[in-house]
Parts: sequence; C-alpha cells; structure tokens
Amino acid sequence: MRALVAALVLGLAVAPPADAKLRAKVHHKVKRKASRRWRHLAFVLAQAPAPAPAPPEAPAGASPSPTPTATPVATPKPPSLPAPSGRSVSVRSTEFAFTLSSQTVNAGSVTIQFDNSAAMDPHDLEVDDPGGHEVITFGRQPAGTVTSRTVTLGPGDHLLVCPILTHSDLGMKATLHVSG
Ligand SMILES: [Cu+2]
Repeated sequence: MRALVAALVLGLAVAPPADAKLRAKVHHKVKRKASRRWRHLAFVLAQAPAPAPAPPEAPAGASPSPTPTATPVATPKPPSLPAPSGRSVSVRSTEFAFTLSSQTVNAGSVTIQFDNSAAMDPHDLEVDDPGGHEVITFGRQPAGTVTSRTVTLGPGDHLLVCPILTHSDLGMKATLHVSG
C-alpha cells in the first residue's frame, strides 16, 4: 500500500505540468470561492439566535429517574373479624368517626365488635333500634381496646352513636341496616 502511494506521488511529481498557468488560475478561483463561502457561513452563524439553554438534566452517572408512582398510603389495619356472614359487624372508632366493616347484617343474633384500637380517646357505642330505643350501650371503652358483644337485632335501620359529649355531632355516628 505504502509502495503504491509512493509510486503515485512520484508519478505526479514526475508528470509534466499540463498548462501550469491555467491550473494556477483555477486553483486561485476555487480558493477565493471557498473563502467567500466560509465568510458567509460565519455571518449566518453570527446572525443565528443563541441556542435555547438545554433543559436541566440529571448529573452524568446518575441512574435514570424512575417513573413516578403513587406513594402508597399506610392505612392502619383493623383487628381481624370473622368473615362477613351477616352475623357480625365491626365498628371502628377514630376521632371522630365510626367506620363499619359492613353496612348490613341479618336480623337475629349479631356480634358487634367495638374496635377502639385506633382511637386516641375513650369512646362508647350505643345502638338504637329503628324506634329510637337503646338496644345496647357498650360503656366508655379506653383507647386501644376491642370489645365484642352479641345482641339480638330486629329488621330496620339501627343508629350507632358515641354518646360521650358531642362526639356523635363531630361525626361518631353511623347507620347499620338490619335485613329481616
Ligand atoms: Cu366518642
């Protein structure tokens, strides 16, 4: 390869110049044209607006940021209750709300679990039948306790309230449907 290049260079050097004058003229023209083109390009570049700043990127070497996902919200777990059977319901108390494990139970013998485990204060649970008569009152239960009672419920909507102070007005009330 090197030998071939050397031979070519040698051949060119040795070859007689074919109209050296014309070649020089052409060469000069091309040079001028090229230099004008460069000047034009420089002008265009100078006129061009500055490129917009690049958006901020993670520093080199940083791993690509993962797709943002919804942050799971930790929800306190209520204590276990027998599988919903229509024969039991859990009433969970917080300040200030009652949350039922089921909105409906069957008429008859029903186990009511009063779950005060997530509460900060003592609470009570009173169950009133559709006529407004008290079926049961658990009594003031300290925070952190879980109490179960089995009662007999007739059909109709039963009102559950915390009778302590204004707790029911603050939200500690719920309706339990009893289907007959
Ligand atoms: Cu209360």
